[in-house]
Amino acid sequence: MKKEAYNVAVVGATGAVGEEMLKVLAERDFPVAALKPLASSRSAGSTVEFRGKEYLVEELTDDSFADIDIALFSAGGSVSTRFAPSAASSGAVVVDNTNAFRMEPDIPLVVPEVNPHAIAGYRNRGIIANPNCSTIQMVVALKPIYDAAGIKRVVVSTYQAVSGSGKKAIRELEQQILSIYQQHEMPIEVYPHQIAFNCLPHIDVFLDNDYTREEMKMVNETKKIMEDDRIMVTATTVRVPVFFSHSESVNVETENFISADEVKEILSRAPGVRVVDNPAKNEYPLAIDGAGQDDTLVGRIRQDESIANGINMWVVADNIRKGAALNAVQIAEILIREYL
Ligand code: 25A
Ligand code: L14
Repeated sequence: MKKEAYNVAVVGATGAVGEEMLKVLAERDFPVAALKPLASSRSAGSTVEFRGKEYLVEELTDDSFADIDIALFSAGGSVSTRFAPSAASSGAVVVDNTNAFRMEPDIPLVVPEVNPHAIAGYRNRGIIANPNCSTIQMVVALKPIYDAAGIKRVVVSTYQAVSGSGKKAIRELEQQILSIYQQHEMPIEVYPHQIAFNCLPHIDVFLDNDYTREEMKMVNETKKIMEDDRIMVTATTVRVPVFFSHSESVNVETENFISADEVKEILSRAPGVRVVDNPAKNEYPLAIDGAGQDDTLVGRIRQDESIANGINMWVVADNIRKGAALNAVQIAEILIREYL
């Protein structure tokens, strides 16, 4: 029998993504019976707010998940690796925001606008992976183009907000800006270099091929979510001194010709997308407009005049909402509507 409401645990509830999850669950009226906010011992005993009520944060343990129907994880990869399996074996369905399980073949990697049917694969291990933030917003914009004209190759450069690295990084950008104006010593702890007034072509760790892991997530996750290993992707991921919203320059080579006007037309009807593209009025997607809202904004849509079948566009979304919390809650909504 279908439940009217579900017991939901949020792991990492005191973090940047966890706090947004609580907000999104409330805003979208997700049917929460009991809420269990979990974090590390550092936050146990503090409180978080949900629907106007205070909830006590508990320390995450293997026993945290008895009676939990849905567990939303966002406390980093090592926490998910350690605790998501025990949540699943307690009977919860895990929606995991980290890199821990994304590329495992029997774990679905889902963006609801692109491959909602893959959610059925939660039955394999009780875990659904939420993709990387930069990948999510890119595939939301690519899928309608793929369906209309096919995609051969994508060249993407990202301009990523510091909030992707959590609350410590948000604080670090604030503190660095203040230290410049107040002329005191600058804290440089989260990133290897100053991020204030700078751009760092380095997100996550470097791999043997000299790409970063963030770049290779965009390559590999795109193929898995779009269910087409033939799509070639190459990425350069860059941290910029922006608090919220990632921006991306996306160059797409399609199989068949599609005009920029057709792309504008299909994207204006696509789920989760808002076309913001009026150069005559200086209108194009801005990070500050992406922040705090749900749509993936797409603009600067134009023909790549250097090849036969190419499109350039600029794609912006709130990395903490569509890139993490909102996408996870959308997955949970489909899960309860169609499966639980
Ligand atoms: O380990 P990774 O994979 O490199 O992940 C790095 C970080 O990415 C964020 C999240 O940052 C994570 O820690 N993150 C995760 N998924 C993300 C996604 N999809 C994502 N960012 C974007 N997109 P965060 O700091 O915002 O949130 C961390 C949350 O996880 C809880 N947590 C950490 N370790 C835990 C744990 N929970 C259970 N067991 C553990 N072992 C963390 O709780 C928070 O809820 P907390 O109690 O540790 O943190 C409470 C406050 O303390 C500050 N803080 C966090 N870490 C440190 C810290 N202060 C000082 N030193 C630290 N090392 C935070 O401000 C937090 O509010
Ligand atoms: O893989 O630091 O989901 O901006 C996304 C944010 C990895 C780190 C992921 C960041 C994370 C990244």
